[in-house]
Amino acid sequence: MPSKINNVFAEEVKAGLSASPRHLSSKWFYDATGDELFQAIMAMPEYYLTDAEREVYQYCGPELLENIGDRPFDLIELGAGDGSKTRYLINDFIAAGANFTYRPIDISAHAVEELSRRVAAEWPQLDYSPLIGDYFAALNNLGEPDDDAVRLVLFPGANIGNFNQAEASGFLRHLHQFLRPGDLLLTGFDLRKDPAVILAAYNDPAGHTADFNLNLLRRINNELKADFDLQQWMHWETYDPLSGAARSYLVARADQTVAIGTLGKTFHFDAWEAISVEVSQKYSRREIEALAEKSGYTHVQHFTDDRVLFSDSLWKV
Ligand code: AVJ
Repeated sequence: MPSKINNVFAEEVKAGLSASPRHLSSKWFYDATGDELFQAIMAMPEYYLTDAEREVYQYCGPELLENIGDRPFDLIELGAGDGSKTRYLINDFIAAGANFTYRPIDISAHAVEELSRRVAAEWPQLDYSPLIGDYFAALNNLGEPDDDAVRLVLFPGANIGNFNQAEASGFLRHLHQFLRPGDLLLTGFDLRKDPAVILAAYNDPAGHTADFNLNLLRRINNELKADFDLQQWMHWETYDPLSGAARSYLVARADQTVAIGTLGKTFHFDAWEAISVEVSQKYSRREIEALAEKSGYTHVQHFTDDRVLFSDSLWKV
């Protein structure tokens, strides 16, 4: 791992564990083990989000094209993912004879390499031009001034949910600065629903979510020379139907002192003290429309699955 990123990780761990209440960011879940554990989450029956969004991507392609018209366009995807849902759109766009370039953006060179291999195998003729880096840095490198292609930006997977509502609007407004009038944004939102259904998705009986969250402590052990004893920690999940926030915590089962070698520091945890590690914000369709307006976009349409668990919502710049 590049030392700069490692330093950011170390700095954030230090700040988050020194704060009161304590917190760590869910963006650090995704090391190689975390990626695998997240695959297990997506495959489990309680985690309805992935299948619901797949259902949406299976039908919304032609309607997206109607919004674009005959213009050439860039299909920009924030997060390369594994392309398993975007392939439905790409197949629809190719079948319709659309003139477009597929431009996934991901911070992970590894993720982009994997995706590039699949793209080359499946669509050797596709105009394909990935970007490696931070979303905004990559978007900055996107267009030559004479490039007048419309952009269709995909932000799938309910990743927006890891921001609280104020942060989400800040992110979307920032993204807006890189777009031009007529560009389109399709964002995946997990919808408000029966609290029991939401809680089960983040508190599964097989314990995949617990493993996924506890892996963050393992990562700190591995990368920052720490000695968290994972047996002394448990995963705890809440869903607050008032705010729409599902929240994950790591809770200390006993009094303990943990040394983090890279930081040259020890941290004491009282029994039953918690570290906040993730928010997964749920939205009503009305809240999504309000977020569009607040962030400078015009809401166009919600594409939901049949059970109305999930929405990919289309906005226009
Ligand atoms: C990848 C951010 C959409 O919040 O639902 C899954 C991550 N965390 N189970 C989510 C996650 C616990 C997931 N996102």
